[in-house]
Amino acid sequence: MSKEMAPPPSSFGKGQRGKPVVKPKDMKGTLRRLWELTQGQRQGLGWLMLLSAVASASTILSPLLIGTAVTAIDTGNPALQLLILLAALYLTDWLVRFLQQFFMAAIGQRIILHIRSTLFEKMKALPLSFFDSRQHGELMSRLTNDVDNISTTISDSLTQLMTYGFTIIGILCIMLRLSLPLTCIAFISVWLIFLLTRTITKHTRKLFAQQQQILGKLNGQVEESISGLNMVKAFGREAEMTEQFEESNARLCQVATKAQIWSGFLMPLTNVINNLNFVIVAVVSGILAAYGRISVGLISSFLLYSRQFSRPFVDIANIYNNFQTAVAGAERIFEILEEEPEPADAPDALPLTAPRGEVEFSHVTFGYQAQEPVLKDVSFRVPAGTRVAVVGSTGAGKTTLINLLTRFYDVNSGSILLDGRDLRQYRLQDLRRTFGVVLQDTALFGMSVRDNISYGNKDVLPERIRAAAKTAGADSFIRRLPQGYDTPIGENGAKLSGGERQRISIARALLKNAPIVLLDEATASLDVENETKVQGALSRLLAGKTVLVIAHRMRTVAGADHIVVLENGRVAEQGTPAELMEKGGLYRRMVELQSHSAQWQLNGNE
Ligand code: M5T
Ligand code: MG
Repeated sequence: MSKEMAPPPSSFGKGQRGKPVVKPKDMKGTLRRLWELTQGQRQGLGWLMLLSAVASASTILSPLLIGTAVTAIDTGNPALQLLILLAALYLTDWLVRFLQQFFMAAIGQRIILHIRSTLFEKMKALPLSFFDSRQHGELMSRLTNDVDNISTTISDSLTQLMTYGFTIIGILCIMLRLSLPLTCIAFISVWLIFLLTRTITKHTRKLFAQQQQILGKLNGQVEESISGLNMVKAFGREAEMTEQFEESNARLCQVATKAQIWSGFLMPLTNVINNLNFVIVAVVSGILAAYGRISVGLISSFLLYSRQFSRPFVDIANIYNNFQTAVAGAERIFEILEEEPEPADAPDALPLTAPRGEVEFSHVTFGYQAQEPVLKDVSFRVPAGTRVAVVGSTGAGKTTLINLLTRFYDVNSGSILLDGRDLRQYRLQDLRRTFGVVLQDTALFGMSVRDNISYGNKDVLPERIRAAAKTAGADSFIRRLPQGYDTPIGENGAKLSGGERQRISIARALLKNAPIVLLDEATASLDVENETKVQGALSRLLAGKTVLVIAHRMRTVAGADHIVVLENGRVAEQGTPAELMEKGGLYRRMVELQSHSAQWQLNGNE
């Protein structure tokens, strides 16, 4: 995005004039933290500093040498030595600038490498609740755009700032030595240029900020139109879509034009001031020379210096803007780094090698937002090796039970016990290894079928993958795919049907061969015939394991040892299927309702 944002190249160094400036909240603190990140690169930075000093020295010395040479020639002395020295100086200048670039690229990229990996590590360690409340696109932009911004801006600006710092001080000293009155004149024009630059960039900054905002909106529209294109077409909204796009597009054109015109003003104006300065200095020094106060050589040196003196000021005003934007980006990155990670295991956390698989929810209360409980005082027990089904209307909190068991979230009060101990006492990694999970929203990866089932585990034998796929009822359709088990399935399995995706994720869970299996609507996308087959195979294979099944279809839960009926986050009733049928409560009503509607559908089809 930053690339599209760059206004046309100006002749003032590499700065991007008028780029929207987002003011950092705590400039000092952020700079300190950025400085901490340069640890390990300090030696390189030292070299860079040295190189900058040499580069500015050569910039500063050359006009002085030229002046001396001019004076020498003016007074009839040969100046060959001086000219050779000058050539050597230019050569050094070139070499030093090359080395500067080399060091800065190496240092800058290494720092960025470090920031990017730290950020990625952090994202992995953050609890799921962190991602619930944030836009994923925005987080991704921090990982890429903000980091990019820091890299380009700081690496560009840092060398420039170092060099300019030395240059300004050096030139000022020399100019003062050469002539105080001329320095005063030069200073006035520099001051004018600085003021002008500041005023104009303030204005263009706003315009470019506006431009970026519109561009963001435009990007969003394009993204939405592409991802939702089937819906756009299905609802016949193409005309509206185009209209919205055209509107933003036209506004972008308008604002971008304005911004560029304004930023284009600056260069000619500073040139005029610079030239005026040149004329005034030339006239005044001419008069001074006529009175014999200064030499001709001094005039030529001074004129060159006064030109060199004004350049850094224009650039610095510009660099400072970019710098602010980069620091603001760094702040957004540090914000993520400061987030609380998933709580680490207690030092005395227990290993979990061969669990029996007894699960108990004991007075569990939990809400994704603490003030809005989703589960309220939920208690039930799943004896080791049994099959428990959880049923209940949509939104009752069934999936939430799984989120708590796998410790994606932790309970607010009460506790969940595994083999009689609170989940939080076990090592998190061991705990998660205990569960084979099929989630309600199947999550697959853009790899081959084989890699999805083995989930990237290269050691798994092909026969075991086949066997798992067979049990999940997936083998036959997989073999019909163009490359069989090696067919890539597209992002999140986009090339498969819903039921095919589900069967692959069941195979994946089976292959894990975990002692406890959690199935959340695992066969909900299958037709009744296939579902019955897969469920039959599953119950044979999972015999002896602890299984928690969540299902809407009553026939899938009828074979369970124990049924828990959830209603609005509370356990409404529980017991064996027979007990609940006899009781004539919610469960019985659900069973009857479904067999009724099944009957009704059958009749309707006849
Ligand atoms: C129960 C809310 C959801 C609902 C309640 C997963 C999730 C759920 N909720 C959140 O606020 N954040 C979340 O990340 O919790 O949701 P559930 O447990 O997913 O319900 P379910 O599985 O019984 O429903 P369903 O439709 O899958 O049968 O109020 O808003
Ligand atoms: Mg659910």
